[in-house]
Amino acid sequence: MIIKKFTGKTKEEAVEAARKDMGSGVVVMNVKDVKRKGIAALFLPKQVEVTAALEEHEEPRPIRREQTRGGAADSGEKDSRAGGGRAAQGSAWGTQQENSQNIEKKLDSLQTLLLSRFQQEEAARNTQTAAEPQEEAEEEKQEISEQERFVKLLYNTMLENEVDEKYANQIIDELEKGKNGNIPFDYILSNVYQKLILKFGKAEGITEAENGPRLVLFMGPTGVGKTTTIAKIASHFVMDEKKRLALLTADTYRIAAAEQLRTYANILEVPFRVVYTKEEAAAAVADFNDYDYIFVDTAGHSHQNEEQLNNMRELMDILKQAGEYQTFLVLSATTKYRDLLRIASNYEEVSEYQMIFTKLDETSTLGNLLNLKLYTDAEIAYVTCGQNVPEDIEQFNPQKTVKQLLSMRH
Ligand SMILES: Nc1nc2c(ncn2[C@@H]2O[C@H](COP(=O)(O)OP(=O)(O)O)[C@@H](O)[C@H]2O)c(=O)[nH]1
Ligand SMILES: [Mg+2]
Repeated sequence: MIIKKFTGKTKEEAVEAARKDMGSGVVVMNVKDVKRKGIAALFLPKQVEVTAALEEHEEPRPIRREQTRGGAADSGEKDSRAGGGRAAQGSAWGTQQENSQNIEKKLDSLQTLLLSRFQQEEAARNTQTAAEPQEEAEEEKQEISEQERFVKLLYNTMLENEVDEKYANQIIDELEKGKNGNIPFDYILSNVYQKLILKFGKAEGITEAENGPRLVLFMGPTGVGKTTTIAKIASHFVMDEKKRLALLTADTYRIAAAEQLRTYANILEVPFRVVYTKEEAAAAVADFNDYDYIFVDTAGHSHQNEEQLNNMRELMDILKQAGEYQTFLVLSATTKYRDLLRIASNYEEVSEYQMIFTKLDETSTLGNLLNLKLYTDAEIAYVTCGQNVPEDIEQFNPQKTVKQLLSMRH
């Protein structure tokens, strides 16, 4: 992908400059006003900066969004995707289903890391016992096998990553059951690794509807990154997958919230609507009936606020009646565990959901991802790791997360 910046007096002028330079296939990624400093701000005309991108294809792909609707090329694309599952997968996602070789490599490096830590602890332990000689009988009683100490190391690592003690115990207990004799460390490690991956499960993610548009509702507390995440995902579907997508917002509590999504809709050149009532929501869904996706942004609500909760339920009812829907609960990885539990339970009243975790870049411990998965039994579909739209998002990759849960960060 080639990315360049262009400036002009207006957005149109800057986009025109981009088209001239890079060709008509150029996609506008971002538009911002250029801020001039000091005196210049008063005298110089306003300037707009557009970031434009052009995908480099080995074969030219002339099919634009408008032309893919119902054309022969469209069905061809759909057929070729059918084998690969219906979940969205594209270059911009950085998800890359890992092949087993890759996983083995990761496991190898994880093992090296853990073993070196284990050896350090063993060395420290030996010097300690040498320094404080104990009664021989007592020492024998306290002696636990190397295997047990290695399991303990894994357990402590999980706790350091803020995996709830209850779940860490559960994982170790399951391990102990199958244990007999001298099990090699790599066997113990790959066993825990696999258990954790299985516990995370595999999310469906946003899928195409069988009939009509896929309605996708995003809910979650204020400030977790719902609107930003919607923009990232929408950008993927519009730019990479060339889908028709409409954005709605039911976040009518703050004007700025609606404007934020409108800006992204403008950048992506997709329709946008603010829906104030359930009737308006129903009408908007009907109007975009021939679209591939309709994403609905919502306001965060506190659980004490019955009115907000009712609005959310009503909106959900509209979507349920209108067609094939999916619901995502957006949570921040930086929120305290106790609060996450409360939020997750509150939203259960509204609908079943898959989860999206945001702000992974702002925390070094990912235990809450596992805790919430085990608490809610809802799968994690996406994670975001920065403020940049559209790139700072990935489909959730359990292997990567589990590796982190079993590693030390310091
Ligand atoms: N560091 C970081 N900030 C994020 C991420 N996602 C969103 N944000 C920021 O969080 C703030 C709130 O985001 P917004 O989308 O308005 O949240 P909403 O109230 O849930 O819609 C904004 O400043 C975003 O840039 C993320 O993955 N990492
Ligand atoms: Mg918002």
